[in-house]
Amino acid sequence: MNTHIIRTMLWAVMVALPGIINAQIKFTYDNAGNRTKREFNGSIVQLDVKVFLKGGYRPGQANMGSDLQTYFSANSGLLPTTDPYGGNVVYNNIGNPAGVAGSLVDWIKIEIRDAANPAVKLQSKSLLLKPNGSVIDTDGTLPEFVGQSVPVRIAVFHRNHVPILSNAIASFNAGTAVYDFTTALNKASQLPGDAPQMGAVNGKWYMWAGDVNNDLSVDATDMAIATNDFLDGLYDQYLFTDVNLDGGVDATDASIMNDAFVNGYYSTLINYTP
Ligand SMILES: [Ca+2]
Ligand SMILES: [Ca+2]
Repeated sequence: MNTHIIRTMLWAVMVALPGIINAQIKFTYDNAGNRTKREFNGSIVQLDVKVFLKGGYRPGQANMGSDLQTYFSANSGLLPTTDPYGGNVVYNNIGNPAGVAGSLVDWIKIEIRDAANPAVKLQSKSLLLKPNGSVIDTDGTLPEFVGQSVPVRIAVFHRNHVPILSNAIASFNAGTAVYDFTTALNKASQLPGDAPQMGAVNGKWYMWAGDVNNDLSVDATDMAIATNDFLDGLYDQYLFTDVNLDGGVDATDASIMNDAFVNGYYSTLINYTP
């Protein structure tokens, strides 16, 4: 028997965000009357998205490394309990692989964009990336987004990788939307003439590492920042210049940065600045 009391409050449709339909909010309470969840009801979409980070690749392994989570013993790694994207999302158990979210690579950010005009950001969530590429919420389940009345695209941001944008998803208003970026290069949208948005390792496709200042491209500015930290030999920290996500800045990071810089990787999102 479900002991939770669910109350539903109907709100007038007065949502400012474009594309949102059926604006209704559901509050869930526990037996003591404390509100445990606040969610839009009737137009929730679960997102089952899979993405790999080049910096998370470990030779010979199908899954990404979780070095930042397990860096120190006694469940005290380098991952911050608050997300690094300004979302004020907190996961206190982030250093503990036995926590509800399990093994983790890092924080990641997902945005829902208007498919017809990807400059329009409909929603944004700071989430967690698992070694197998799955993206989950801090409760260990698939993230939930508000259903949209228009086709959407998924934009994926990581603090030191080049962001990617999905192709259009025609229906994003109920159920579960599944999108796997790792299976083919063309799962990441790019305009004609754009640089390839991902690189392949053993038949799987990975986001490029190297955009350490989060401006959608890898250029001389990223190189200067990375070179500084490399020369300082920083380690035991959560560093944006630690592009291979192992807790320090060394020759491996320098090699990845140099490759990204020489190839001039950039995100197709530069075509859609708001
Ligand atoms: Ca950059
Ligand atoms: Ca490193």
